[in-house]
Amino acid sequence: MRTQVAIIGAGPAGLLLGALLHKYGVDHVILERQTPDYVLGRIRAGVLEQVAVDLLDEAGVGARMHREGLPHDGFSLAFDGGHHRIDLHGLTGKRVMVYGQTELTRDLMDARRAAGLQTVYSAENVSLSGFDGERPTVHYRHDGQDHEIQADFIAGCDGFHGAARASVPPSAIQNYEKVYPFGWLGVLADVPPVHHELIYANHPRGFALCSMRSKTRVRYYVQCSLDDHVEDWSDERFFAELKRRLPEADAARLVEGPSIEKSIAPLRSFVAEPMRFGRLFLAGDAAHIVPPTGAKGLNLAASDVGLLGRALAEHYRGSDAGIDTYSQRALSRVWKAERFSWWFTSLMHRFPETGEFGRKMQQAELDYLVKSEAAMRSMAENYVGLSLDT
Ligand code: RFL
Ligand code: PHB
Repeated sequence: MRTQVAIIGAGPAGLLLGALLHKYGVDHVILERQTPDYVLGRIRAGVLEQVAVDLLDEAGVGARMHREGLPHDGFSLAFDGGHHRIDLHGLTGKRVMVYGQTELTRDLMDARRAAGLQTVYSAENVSLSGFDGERPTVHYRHDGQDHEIQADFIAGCDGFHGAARASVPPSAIQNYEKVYPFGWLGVLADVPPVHHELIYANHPRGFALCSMRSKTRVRYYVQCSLDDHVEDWSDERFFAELKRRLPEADAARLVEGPSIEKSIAPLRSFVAEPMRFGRLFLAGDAAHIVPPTGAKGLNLAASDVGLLGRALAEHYRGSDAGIDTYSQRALSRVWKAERFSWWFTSLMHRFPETGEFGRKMQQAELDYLVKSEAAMRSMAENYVGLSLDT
């Protein structure tokens, strides 16, 4: 098979890149290791920046998000028994959109099917060759047969554990990594949210987050130990722990319900540089990971493919300026989101190794933050997302 761009991975990065390339008239194929149901079963992100919303609109897949998504003008920081609102809209003129990654993925899949675009699911043994020369090729096995795709370019959108970054010679890539000494235990439940905006809580027992997917579905998290097992966390234990970490008024209002999903995610900061190797480009979690505290992972995946999609379209119109600067422009934005996510994580979690001094530093910084308009504006500016070219 021959195509212009072979995309590996049908997560949000691969699917959105496919939708943008289709708009720009660039031929492509997506290869995905899992089945569509498996991809839709992963419960992940919930908050979209304006840049991501704009890209979904540009790709022509934003209609349901605008109908069913919840625009949020602010969020709360809870600590010392109190609530402090960060007025995103008042401080920046921008807002964020609460819309689940599952729904966004479903919209992209449906649009793809309706446009008759090719996605090969359950593709096994995906491997890459020739991307350092003129003949990039993707090899894979499907339905018991070996196949090959010859392409002008390969887009590695296959997540942190994918094949694309792993095929780059170690001498050509530099990795930066920080692993955090805790995880997030997340629960999805069909009950009304405790508050109409998100609550990020710093508590001596650890971080907690009250998020939502809709007016009738919540996504709640508590910081947990990396040694914890989901089976040891009954719904009762989870809600009891969550309520202990929230201000009393919130805890009293919180409605409990049976979990429909429960999982533990480790927290990591990771960046691989560069994001281009000849005719292979990395995008999204394949190139970088952030801890979820700033809600940046999915948004970075979207901004990467926004830059990459335009760069590839420009190439076919005769200019390589976009593909030649892709890595540098994407990384400039990635590092700023890495910094924000690391900072917000450091501010809100219990770090076993920093002791009482670390806790005093967090208290002083939180107190300063909510009394300083400059500090709140800086936080708000980063939370709603920096512009595509920063
Ligand atoms: P994905 O979603 O991992 O998709 C990669 C796809 O590639 C496939 N794949 C392969 N296909 C073919 N061959 C191979 N060898 C392959 N290896 C892998 C995989 O099956 C998969 O379908 O990466 P992508 O597209 O870059 O998207 C990234 C986002 O999914 C991720 O950054 C976010 O979910 C992170 N994240 C959040 N991001 C936000 O912007 N806002 C949030 O509120 C937010 N909350 C979260 C999060 C991530 C979390 N977890 C579980 C890590 C909350 C959590 C708990
Ligand atoms: C979520 O809804 O899953 C979510 C929201 C905000 C975050 C992280 C995760 O910072």
